[in-house]
Amino acid sequence: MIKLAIQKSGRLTDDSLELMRECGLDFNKSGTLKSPAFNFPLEFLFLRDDDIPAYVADGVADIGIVGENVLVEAEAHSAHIKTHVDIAERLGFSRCRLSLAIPKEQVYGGVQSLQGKRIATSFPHILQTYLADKGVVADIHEISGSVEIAPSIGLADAICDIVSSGSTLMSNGLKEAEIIYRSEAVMIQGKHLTSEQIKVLDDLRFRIHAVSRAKKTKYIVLNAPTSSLDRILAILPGIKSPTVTPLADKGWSAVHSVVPEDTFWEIIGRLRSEGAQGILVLPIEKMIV
Ligand code: PRT
Ligand code: ZN
Repeated sequence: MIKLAIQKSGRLTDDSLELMRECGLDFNKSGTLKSPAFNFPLEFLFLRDDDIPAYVADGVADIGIVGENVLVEAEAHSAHIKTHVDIAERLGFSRCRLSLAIPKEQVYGGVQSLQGKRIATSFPHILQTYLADKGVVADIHEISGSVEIAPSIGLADAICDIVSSGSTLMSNGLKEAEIIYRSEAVMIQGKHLTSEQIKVLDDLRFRIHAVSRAKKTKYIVLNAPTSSLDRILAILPGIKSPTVTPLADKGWSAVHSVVPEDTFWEIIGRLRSEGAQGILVLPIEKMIV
């Protein structure tokens, strides 16, 4: 049995639960603190995201899903967390950046221009480490929410906050000056896991890999003139080798293959220019190699 801590209610919650469902786990998310998976030796703990690294370090939870920014802040704050927690998997969702921002009418003169300035943030330890590395001493004000309003109410000269689209900064008259950290959701694990729990985690990670590989690929089926089959096969990367089936019409073959999402349109363009027709594109649910 392994205890997985996830955010009770926030930006990570839906994606974390969806990932676990895609990994085949069956469970109910009730309003309670705990909830078992019915078909996997795992129990969910629903917590505030900021508490998850410490709970994993202390063994209250065995694994957890948090923003990397929250993990790094907790590690910079506590040596105990730094030595008792590892990243098990990078999960690819909740991507964001932690950035310094200043009033938009100001000219940014580099990080050195923040010397002696007041900076409001919810991530004082990451900011402190960053500034110390640049030889900048600033007056860091830790505030837990609505950091973006600090300059307009005269509380700070600059802020350090999470940015995703940038619209919160813009609507508060601020501009992004410096990215100090890029973050995504990560699965963390404690150092205390028994060999039995490591086996459960390995099974879960195997499933996460199958899900994330599938999301990065598409299954395609196409008809190709047999005369250009060699050139078409050379375009297709496939898992091993594409499947080729002759069609009733002798001059044509059907080709099945898997293509990466990131080069998908480029590959489709090249296939079409070699005479591929009737191209079907299908999502892949799981991909086990
Ligand atoms: O209640 P609890 O403590 O559990 O939640 P929380 O309020 O501390 O965290 P939550 O749910 O807001 O965010 C959880 C995690 O999501 C963060 O730690 C990040 O890793 C990640 N994440 C991804 C974000 C964003 N994108 C994001 N855009 N967290 C916060 N924001 C906020 C940001 O603080 C700012 O106010 O959204 C605003 C900026 O968004 P844009 O799109 O306007 O730039
Ligand atoms: Zn939080």
